[in-house]
Amino acid sequence: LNETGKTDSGAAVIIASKKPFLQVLGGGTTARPPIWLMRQAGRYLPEYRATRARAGSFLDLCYNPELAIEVTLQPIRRFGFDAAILFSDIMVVPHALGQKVWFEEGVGPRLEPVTAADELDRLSYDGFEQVLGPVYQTVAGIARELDDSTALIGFAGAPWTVASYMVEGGGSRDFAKAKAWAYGDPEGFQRLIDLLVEATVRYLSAQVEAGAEALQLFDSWAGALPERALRRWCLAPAMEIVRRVKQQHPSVPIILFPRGAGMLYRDFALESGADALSLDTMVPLAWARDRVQSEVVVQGNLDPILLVTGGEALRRGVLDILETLGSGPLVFNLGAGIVPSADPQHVADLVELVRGWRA
Ligand code: 1CP
Repeated sequence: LNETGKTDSGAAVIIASKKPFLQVLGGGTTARPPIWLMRQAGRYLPEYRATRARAGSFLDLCYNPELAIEVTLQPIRRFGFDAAILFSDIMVVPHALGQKVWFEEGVGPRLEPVTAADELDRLSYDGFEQVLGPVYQTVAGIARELDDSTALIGFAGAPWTVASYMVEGGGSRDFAKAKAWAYGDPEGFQRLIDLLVEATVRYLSAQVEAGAEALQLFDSWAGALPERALRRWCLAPAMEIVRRVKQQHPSVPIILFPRGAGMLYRDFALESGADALSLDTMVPLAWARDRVQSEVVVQGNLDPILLVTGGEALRRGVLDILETLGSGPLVFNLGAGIVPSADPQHVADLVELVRGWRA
């Protein structure tokens, strides 16, 4: 160990970590799977709603280090998860590239759409680091606050998912505009994807430099694309991001969430270079064990609605995952983000079930 407490070999650092989440991502084993939940900070928590009300707009909250640190830590204090995830949003990258972004109450993100390659000159790196500076301050502040058993996850949206919001001007049901551009002018759409690959590499690397110990790339809308398009616009950019971030930070574990990728989860496991794949709720557990967990660490994949209902259905859902995936490398999580109607008591019950499990 050198004076900073780290060895020269990245892998050894992770396995030697006292943090169970980093131990599992580094290829080590723990008595039971570590647990955190996607979107674990959010409107289902009364303390989040109170802080959110003080912040002003949602973007103001994302760019206010003091308040963003506070909401990041709220679920850690309440439930003692094994990892904290930076409180921010995937829309800060297009915003930092100069696109107009705002959040509408009860609707979600809205953007001034970019619909063709000749509009890409509206985007630039001129204000990029300045806009994102407060996010890096938040990362550094969270890192200072966490104890030595809780890891810090940084994140970004994957290029296809972020591009879909940039082109559609917000959320979409059918992704008709984004697909029309990708299918009709693939070279032009590639320029947007390449721009987002570059921006995402810069953004994620800066989070690691500020103190993030692992990274997650959210491709929430991968499942909207058929095979050929999914390989080009989701798998290839993810490979490129993983390769380039690891070039700068070889020991940082990277989790990919290609939600809805179906059988192509196997291809992500074999080709992406990611350390772990976050499974969506639809991936069959035994298939995931044999075809995905055989290659990489898996994370997932409880249906978030079970945290609304709780009770026996929740217990059964948790045991199904633990009994099928719990003997291999597993980070317990949801198969999609937590919903605002989740009951915090059911989240506490979930943590107790996972912590009390014996393989
Ligand atoms: O009113 C509010 O307070 C806003 C609700 C909210 C929250 C709490 C939004 C708006 N974003 C967030 C935080 C957020 N978003 C985090 C924080 C860290 C944590 O997990 O605790 C993260 C990781 C995200 C990532 C994110 N934002 C994704 C990918 C993950 C996923 O759930 O699929 C996506 C698609 C977004 C876009 C977005 N931002 C907000 C909403 C409501 C949405 C989804 C809109 C849609 O469904 O199209």
